[in-house]
Formats: sequence, C-alpha cells, structure tokens
Amino acid sequence: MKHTVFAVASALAALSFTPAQAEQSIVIGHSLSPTSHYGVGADAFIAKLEELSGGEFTGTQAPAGQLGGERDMIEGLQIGSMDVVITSTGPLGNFVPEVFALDLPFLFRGYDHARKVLDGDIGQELLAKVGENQLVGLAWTENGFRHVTNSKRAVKTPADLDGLKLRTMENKVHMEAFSGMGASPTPMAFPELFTALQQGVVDGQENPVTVITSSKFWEVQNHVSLTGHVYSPAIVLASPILMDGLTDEQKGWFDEAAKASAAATRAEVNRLEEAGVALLRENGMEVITDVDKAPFAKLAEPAYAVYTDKYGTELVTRIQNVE
Ligand code: EAX
Repeated sequence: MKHTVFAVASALAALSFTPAQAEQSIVIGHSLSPTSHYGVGADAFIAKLEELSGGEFTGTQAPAGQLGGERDMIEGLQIGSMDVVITSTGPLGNFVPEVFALDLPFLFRGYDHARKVLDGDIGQELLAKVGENQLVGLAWTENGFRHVTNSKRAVKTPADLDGLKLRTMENKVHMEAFSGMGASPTPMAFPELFTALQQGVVDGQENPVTVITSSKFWEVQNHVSLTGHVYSPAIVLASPILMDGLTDEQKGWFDEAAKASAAATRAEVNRLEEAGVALLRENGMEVITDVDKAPFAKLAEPAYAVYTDKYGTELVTRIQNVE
C-alpha cells in the first residue's frame, strides 16, 4: 500500500515537472558583507532577475568571500564553478590587461568623471575586452575612491607613509603607486585582510569608505586619511559557461539585472560618501579630511609606466579627456 502511494506521488511529481521551465538558482559571489554596497547590488540583481523572468531564475548571495577572494572568484567564472560575481577591478587586470588603465592613481577627477567614462564608449569597449577573456562583463558598478587607514599614525603627507606595511590589492599598478609614495606594499586577498590587520601582519590598508564601514575596520585601525588616491571601479561579471546556455531573452534579463545592480550600488556609495565620515568618527577613528593630494600624486606617477610602457598612452589620454 505504502508502495503504491509512493509510486502515484512520484508519477504526479514527474508529470508536473517541465524541464524547460525549471527554476534556476543563481549564486552571486562578492567579498563584502550582505548589507554592504555590493550586498545591496546583489539584492537588486536578484530582485530584477526574478521579476523579469517571472521566477524562472532565483538568486542568492554568497557574501564575505565565502567562495574565495576576488581573484579566485574570477577564475571560478572562467571554469563555470561561479555564476555571477561582483568584484573590484583589483585582480581583473591580471585577466584583462587593458583594465589596468582604470586603476591608475589620481586619474579620475571625481565620481562624475569616473561614472561618465564607465557609462560611455570606453566602458563599453572595456566590457567587450573582458568578453574576450572567458568572462562576460555585464555592467560596470562601483567600489569608490580609496583612502588609507592604519594603526600607527595620522597620514597627512607622503612622509607619514614611510615604511608603513600597507596591504594592497593584487594589482601591480597599485603596488607601484604605493612604492612610489613610500609605503611597503603587501598584496593580499581581501578575505585575509581583517585578521592580518588584527594580528599586525600589516599596519594599514586602503579602501573606500563603503568598505571601511561595512567591514568594520575601526575595530582594528584608528587612523583614516581621505587620500582618494585612486578610484576603484567594480564590475558585475558572469560565467560564459552559464551565459552560453541562455536564450537571447534570458541574456537580456541578466543585462537588465546587472544595470539595476549597478544603480543600487552607486546609490549606496553616494549615501555613504555623505554619511561615512561621521560613521567612522562615531566608531573611534581619527579622520584626516584635508589631505593635500598633490605631493602624493607626484610620487605615484611611476605607476603610469606600468601600464603605458606596454599598452601606450592612448586609453589613458582618452579617459583624461572625458569632460
Ligand atoms: O571589492 O580587495 C579590496 O580591497 C576590495 O576593495 C574589496 O574586496 C571590495
């Protein structure tokens, strides 16, 4: 009897299962907290994808580097073990060298300039380059202008960086910039950073207000200087292995979801650019806001050659000329 009931139940289940409309669950990996600007962007991606697909696609966040650092996650996209990743460009130049041009210090004059470049022809061309490297670049999104934090002293001039062991991203342009400015750059994946700061493996790090606040770096750092030494773009990437299996209509849903994600993330960056400094102070950090950037920029200049010696100055000049 039991047997028969089971057989009938499974026959019914089989009948109601239509593979063409099977729900597909997408995992969105990123390195920050679920409520960070990336988390907000991941939620917006999921909401848009679910809405446009009528529930055919659902999604979940894999936040906080659960599935690895940004470099690991990008590799995961290439081999199909990851679906979608929101990442800074930190390690991306190692896969798509042209992207290093975006990582040059003191290149972007402000948020408007950076967003205009990424939303215009240059952004589109770079997304296409990303697409030539076993990755799908869905949309540019944002991390923010990066600032130096440390546990040793207030940084007001480049001399204050002297000998400071500073964690950088795994990015040779950034490393060269910090060598030039006098620090000792130590490349490291983001998931290792909090513990490295806590244990004094490094003295400091640099990240936008969005990351400093969402990662609660005030628990392990007391000084922050608004150096704004580099703009940190971010990108919504998908696996070509996932995307190749989709219809054009489905691909369109992913494009729209990525756009919604970028818009939500930028709005959260804007909010934190307003509220962030007060938040840092409330949590006990000394914030130096009036940093004279010119001497830092001068010393960081050798970083340009890391890119231009190999790829020329054309793209850099085009970026500078966007008004
Ligand atoms: O993308 O590694 C970093 O410092 C990044 O800014 C962070 O993971 C967010």
